[in-house]
Formats: sequence, structure tokens, C-alpha cells
Amino acid sequence: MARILITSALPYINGIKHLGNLIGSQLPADLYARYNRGRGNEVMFLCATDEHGTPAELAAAKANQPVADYCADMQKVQTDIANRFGLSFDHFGRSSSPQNHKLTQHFASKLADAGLITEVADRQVYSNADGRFLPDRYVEGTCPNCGYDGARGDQCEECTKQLDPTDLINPRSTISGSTDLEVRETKHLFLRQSAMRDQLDQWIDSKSDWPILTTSIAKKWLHDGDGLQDRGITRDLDWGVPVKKGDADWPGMEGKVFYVWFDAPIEYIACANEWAEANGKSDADWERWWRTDKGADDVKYVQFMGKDNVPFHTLSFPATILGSGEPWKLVDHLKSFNYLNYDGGQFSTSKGRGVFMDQALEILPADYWRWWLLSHAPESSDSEFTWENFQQSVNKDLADVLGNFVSRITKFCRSKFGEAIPEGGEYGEQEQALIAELTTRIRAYEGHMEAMEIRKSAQELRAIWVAGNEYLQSAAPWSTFKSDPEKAATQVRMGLNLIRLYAVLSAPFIPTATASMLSAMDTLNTSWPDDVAEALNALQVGHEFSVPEVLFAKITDDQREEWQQRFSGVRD
Ligand code: B3M
Ligand code: ZN
Repeated sequence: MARILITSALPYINGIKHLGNLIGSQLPADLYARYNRGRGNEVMFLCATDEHGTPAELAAAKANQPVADYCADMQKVQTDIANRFGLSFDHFGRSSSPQNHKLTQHFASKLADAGLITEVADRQVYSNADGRFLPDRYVEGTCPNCGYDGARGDQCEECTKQLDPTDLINPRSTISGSTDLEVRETKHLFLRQSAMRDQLDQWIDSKSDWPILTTSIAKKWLHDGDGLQDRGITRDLDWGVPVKKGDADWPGMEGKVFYVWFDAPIEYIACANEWAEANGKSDADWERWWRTDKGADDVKYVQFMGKDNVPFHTLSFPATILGSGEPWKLVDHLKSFNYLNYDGGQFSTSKGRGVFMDQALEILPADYWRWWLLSHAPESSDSEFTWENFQQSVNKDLADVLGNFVSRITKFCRSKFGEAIPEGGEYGEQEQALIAELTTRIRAYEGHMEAMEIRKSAQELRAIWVAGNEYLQSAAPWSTFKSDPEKAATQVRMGLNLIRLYAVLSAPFIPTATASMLSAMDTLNTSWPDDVAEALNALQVGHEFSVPEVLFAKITDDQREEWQQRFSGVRD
């Protein structure tokens, strides 16, 4: 039994995620977690909300809530939606947890001890009225380039020019509106990533089986342009992990917090600690996943994320881990994704363009979305959601191919033999041919799943469903029945066993529908079909079943048009 540690990129706390976010990390991570559990492997699947940084502070201000309350509320909302999408985290934590505070401060202290942190003096805008330094985005004023009067300190949204807060004409604080601002000297901590370039380079070179998308992004950051820059890891914000060296104060760093991208990946580790505490486990129970000196050397660690997150995971976070000099687990395989676009443009959180996770579940059950998203995962290139394609794929793959198969065979059996597996003979030539085909296909499916080739896995699974349909079509028990009822009974036995087999194989993609299939087959046997012939004899003569409700309803043209309209506009 293998041990697999899986993390999904942590969704920002500032709002409900759209389907593009979902397919970029959490959903494929869930697929892989469910598959590995199905194979009998020991899995630890972790995710959390990413709660620090300016986006959280700004979203809380917009919602008129203290930031801690905003995050606590939004974490509950995200947890609920994740559950309803069937995301099977072992723990869905919070980067603002006490465990992460402690571990982040611990890493900073280790890095400082190793000489990998420097203090850099900087000049920054200070607001007398607010009594604090203002991050770039917290200063607004008139753009020196185009005259737009709502330009932010980091960039003018009107003409897109990159700005420095001191460039702004008539600058003001976005917190209080005060214009009583001055430029003061301050200090920030920098992580000396440049000192670790060779070590990182060697480590990435050792990863020959990573997707090209991942290694090419990492290599580009290591070698192109300015190369690997030292990186500021502190910010002037109220909300975040206070800058400390372990438990001790850090002189000159009072009132500062760690940069969100410093503490967020550390939460992958702290999340396991949260899991242990939430479940009455010991430190040893979580450390065996994360400390190579405490059992994690035989763990396979896989990360899932969108391509924009790759540099932080291939360089910054490994720099934190390697630089600490402690035996923490490094990622073994990093699966990254391109973007999913929406109906001729981009999904946009700020514009409310596209379908968001809560809205998706209002109109259709999770499995419909899971199937479409996973079977169209943006792996080798960006992909696009269109309502036509969604309708077609749901209606064909789920309703016609899988749903119809289940309904046909269960209803036929009920009408001719009753609701139990009928007495028939041994499987014949046609059944043996099917077993041979399925064996080849299932082994291919396993290969794709293990390689995290998500589209290929979905294609193979669909082909497995099609093979059953073709069998049923050519065996045609409804005509066999007229001349040879015993043979028809054998064919029906095969069909009913296929339903159980399909449920086991398809559960990682469509967990709710497959649970209904298993319950209709009245079986708890979810063992993986290592031996396909054996798997297709799991349900024996006399075993009772029931005809399930319609598994997948077709999407009508009217529905499609209505939804297309509804989601083209602005989310309120
Ligand atoms: N929250 C960015 C994102 O959601 C960020 C990921 C953190 S992973 C440690 O794309
Ligand atoms: Zn401008």
C-alpha cells in the first residue's frame, strides 16, 4: 500500500471561486485522491483557505466586516460549497490558524539562523492619520500618465501603467481618505533566494517526470532575465502572521506581517497539524506525512495548481524548505494547469463573468460539472467552456452512454426476471471478449490516472462505458430472451455486474451518481477490478437489486439558452 500526500493550491478567501479556479487545482486533486483511495492506498488530501494579504483586507472592507470575521464567515461558505462539490479533503484548514502562525514564524527563524534572510531598508508611504505604512495598493491618486483620478499606487487601471505610489499626484490613503501622507524609511525582510539558485536548479533537474509546463516555467524563472530574485517576505498590513523569530520579537519589524505568499504554502504543512488536532491525533500522526525523519520518506507528495502558481511552488516554497535545513518533505510531482476560458472570453471574478461554484450547484448536481470539467481539463493548452459543449457532453456521455445503460439493463431484468440476478449459464464467447477488452482498457485507465493525465483518463473511462453498451447492443438480451431465456439471463447478469464495475471505476469522477448505482445494486463491494473476470462475477445469482432513479437528466435547448443568458452578465 502506497502513501500519497496530496495538496491543492489554496483558494483565496475573498469570495466564491468560479469553475475555472475549481478545475485548476481542487477538482483534479480530488480526482486523484479518490482514485488512490479506491486503489487501497493511504491518502492524506489537504487544502485550506488562503486568508492573508491585501485581497482579504480589501474584501472585508467592502463587506463592511472586521477581517477576522469576514474570513471566518467566508471559510464556512467555502467549506460548504467544497462539500457539496464532493471535494473529499481530509482537512480543509485555514492559513490564519494558530498552527500556521507558529510554523511560519518557525521557518523564518530557521532561515534567519541559516543566514538566508536580510533586512533591506526601503522608503515607503506612511499615513499619519492611519498611524501605519501603506502598501502600494492602499494609496490612490491621480495618474501622472493619463490623469485618471482613481489610480492605485501599484498600477493605473485606466491606462495600465505600472506605478510607484510616490508617482501619484494628490495621493490619499484608501483606508481613511487622508492626504496627510509622507515618505518614511522602513525595513523589510528579504529571503535570499539567489543564494539558493544552484540547489534549486539541481533539485528541479532531478525531476525528469514533471510536466513540461511545470519545468519550463521553473527554469524560465531560474535563468531568464534577472534570474531568481531575492524576495521581500514582509508587508505592512494589520492582518497576517506577525513577523517574529520563532517566539521572539524581531527588532524593527513591529507591526509587520509576513507576505501572504510566504505563509500560504507553509499552511500545506500546518494543515496536517490542524487535521491532527481536529481529529484527536498525535504529532507523530501528522509528522509521518511531512517529516522525512519521521516516516515521510516513503510518502509520494503531489501538488495540484494553476500555472500562475508554479513559480511559488517550484522555487519559493522549496527555497523555504531547503533553506530551513530541516527534513521536511519536498514535492515529488507537481501537476499544473492552463486556464479554462468562458464562452469566448475569460472567467472574471471582478466582473462576475462565468459560472461560480455556488451558482453551478443551483442549476445542476455536482457530477454534471465534475464530468465536464475533468473531461475538458486545460492540460496541454487553455480550454474553453461553452454551453453547447457542456450540453452535448452531459447528454451524450452521462445520459446516453452511462445513464441509459444502467436504466436499460435494470428495467429489462425487472420486467422479465424480477429484481434479482437471474439464474443462467457460464459466460460465453461474447462475454469473454468483453472481459478481454475491458481488461486492456482498465489497465490503460489506471496508467493515465497514475500519470495524472486527466483528459486521457476520462476518454478511457468513457470508452469503458461504451464497450458495455456495445456488448448490450449486440448481445441484445431482449431478443435472446424469446428463443433462449437462460442465455438472456446470463447476459443480464453480465450487465448488472457491469453496473457495479462502472460505479467503482467512475467514482473518482462522479461520486454521487456512482453511490446511487452501488446502492441500487445493493452492494458495499467497491473492490478495485485487479482481475476483471472476477469483478464481473461479484454479484451472484439471486443477488437483489432495485432500479435506480434516472441518473442523469438531459439538458434541454431551452435550459441551455436560459443559462447562457443568465451567466453572460454581471454577478450581483
Ligand atoms: N491563493 C493563489 C490562487 O488561488 C493562491 C494559491 C496559494 S497556494 C499556497 O491562485
Ligand atoms: Zn493612467
